[in-house]
This record gives sequence, structure tokens and C-alpha cells, in this order.
Amino acid sequence: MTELAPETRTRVAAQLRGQRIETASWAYGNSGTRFKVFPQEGVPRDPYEKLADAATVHRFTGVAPTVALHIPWDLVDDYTDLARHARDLGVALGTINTNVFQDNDYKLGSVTNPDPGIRRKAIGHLLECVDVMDRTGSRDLKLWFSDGTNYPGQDDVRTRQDRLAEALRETYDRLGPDQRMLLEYKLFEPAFYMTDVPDWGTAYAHCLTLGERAQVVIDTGHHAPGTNIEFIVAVLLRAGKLGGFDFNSRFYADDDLMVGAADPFQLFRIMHEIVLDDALTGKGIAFMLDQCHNLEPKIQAVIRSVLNVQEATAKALLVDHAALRAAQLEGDVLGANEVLMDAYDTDVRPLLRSVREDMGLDPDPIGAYKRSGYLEKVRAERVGGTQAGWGA
Ligand code: PSV
Ligand code: MN
Ligand code: MN
Repeated sequence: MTELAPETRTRVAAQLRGQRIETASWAYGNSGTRFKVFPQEGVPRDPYEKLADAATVHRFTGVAPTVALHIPWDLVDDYTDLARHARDLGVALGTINTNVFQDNDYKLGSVTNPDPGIRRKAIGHLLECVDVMDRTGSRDLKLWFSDGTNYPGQDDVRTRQDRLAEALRETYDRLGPDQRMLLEYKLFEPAFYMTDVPDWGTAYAHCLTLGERAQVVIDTGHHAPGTNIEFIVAVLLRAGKLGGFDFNSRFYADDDLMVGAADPFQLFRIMHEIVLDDALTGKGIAFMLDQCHNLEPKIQAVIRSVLNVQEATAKALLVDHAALRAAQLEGDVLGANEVLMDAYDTDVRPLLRSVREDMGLDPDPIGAYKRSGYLEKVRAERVGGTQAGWGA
């Protein structure tokens, strides 16, 4: 690697030290596909143990201090106590994810269901999740609806949008002044003909009507193949409506594989837009992982994912913005592209190792985790770990 100028190194290192990545409680539990869940030894038996695994990821990476919960997958009697437990472990509870997709009642939809009684039940769950946030101190409520239809004519698209708008309004109005609503879109699945929130445009339109604290969340696995996700990032940033990411990677559909595994260049392009907007820290964007580790060891996979995000970020931070701008203004098509590729082609691993040393961490988080004996310990202690909830 060409030596970095000392001032570049100092600037990039400071940004990398300040970066925050939120891990998801469900990544630590057993998961699989609709064909099979292959159980792993040592997986957590309850939300308390999931937090212990998340704290382990934070211990070795130093940049993953919060954990997203999914309600009711992470059902406990006392969320204040769970928040205290998280603090004792050196982490905090993060985004609260709602679940209005697993009850039999939701066969024809949750908040867009034709039956007003079922819509009331679904809204009730969303409001309960805000109660949970009050106890956990979480800032963000993340909404993803599996609602949609399988056949043309099955239900009326516009009426369903009206029902959705009503539910979002009631939930938004229940939020405290420091709480936000993140609305997630997904092209298809489980609905195969029409999804009620299929794309960023629909999510954006609802958020715009709701108010400032309603923001769009981009799950990188939720688009048609070939979609230019960094364009969506840029447009939402420009509009002040990007609330966060659910990071993962995909080859086909919503694969939920490790972020940066399938297309590290796409992740770099996304992070480049973030860096261009100076939105890595301080603008409230939540950088979350939404992944399932069906085959690979889970804690190690989450650590790997955090490192993948860090690597893409480090490369994005190395883009020479002045040179890029100059080439763009001169109409130097290849020159501008070369500026980006120079940054992308830089081996940032030595830089990240030294940043970790500056933070008092082992420069090799995966090696350090493996040497720590944590997995052997939990394998011995935990018998009969729980399902993540997903792919059951
Ligand atoms: C739906 O596919 C989704 O991306 C939502 O974020 C859910 O909360 C999550 O997956 C569950 O894994
Ligand atoms: Mn998601
Ligand atoms: Mn998904």
C-alpha cells in the first residue's frame, strides 16, 4: 500500500474510531430457510444471552455498542431489567423492530388488512413497541410490513395505502420527542404480486406526510437485481430522509448473507455517498446489520460483517474529493472513475489494524475472539439454544 499522508491517516483514523454499527439480536440465534434450520451449539437460549454474544462482538471490534431487538422474538417480562443487563455488559439496547407478520390473523395483512379488528390488533402491537422503547431508552422504532397481495384484484391498492397511512399516523403520534420511526420497504416476499411498501418512493411519500421524525430505512437485500442502491442513498440523504440501513448481502433476493460478502464494491459505493454527505456520524443514520447466519458460526460471522463495513468505510474515506470534483467539472470521465477506483483498490487492512491498536483492541478481532475461548465456554454452558425466529 502506498504510504498515507500523516494528515490523511489522522483524519481517516478518527472517523473510523467514531463509527458505530448496530448488531441484531436475531443474528445470534438459530436460523435457516423454509427448508431446514441447522442448529448450532452454544447459541443463546434467551435475549439475555443474545446480549452477551453481542457484547462479545463489541469487545473485539470496539464499534458495535448497540443491539437491535425484535419484538416479540425478544420477549422478556421486564425491559428495564434487560436494558440494565445490556449496560452491565458494556452495550445498550438499540432499535426496536416490530413483528406483525407471524400471527395467523395476518394472513391478509396487518395494518392494511381488510378487517378493522385485525388492523387494531396490529396497531396495538406497534404502540406496545413504543412502550418498550420508553423502557429500553431506544431511539428508533423500525417498521417492516409483510403486507401485500398475491393476485391482481385480491384487494384495493389505494384503500390499503389509506389503511397504512392511518396506522403510521397513530404510531407516529405516539412517539416521544426524541424517538423516530424508520419505515423499511421490500420489493416482494412474502407477498408475490403487490407489496404495500415495496420501494423507497412509497416509504418516502409516507414519511414525508408523517413528519420530520419519520425516516426511510434501506435494507440492502430488498431491491430488484441491478438496482442502483447508492443512488437511493444519495437521493434520500439530499432530502434529509435517510434514517438508516439494514446491511446484508444477496446474490438473488433477500438472502440475508454477510454484508460485503457478495458485492464489496457496492458497499463501498454506498459508503462513498455517506462520506460525501459527511453522514458517517452526527446525522443520526443508524448503520444496522440484518443478517442470518444459517451455516457459518454466528458470532464470528457478525465480527466479520462489522470488519467488512469498516473496510468499505475506510476505502470510502480515502476518496480524494478535491481530485474527484476537479475531474467531474472537467468532464474527465475516466479520471473521475480512476479517483474512486484508487480508493477502492487500496488495501486498508494495515490502517484498520493500527486504528484498533490505537483503541486498545487486538488488531485481529477474529483471531482474538477465537483465542478467547468464548465459544467453547458458551457451548458448554448453553444447551438447547433458541431459534432466531426467522426461517422457522
Ligand atoms: C424483512 O425481510 C426484514 O428485512 C425486516 O427488517 C425484518 O425485521 C427482518 O427482515 C427480520 O429478519
Ligand atoms: Mn431488514
Ligand atoms: Mn429482509
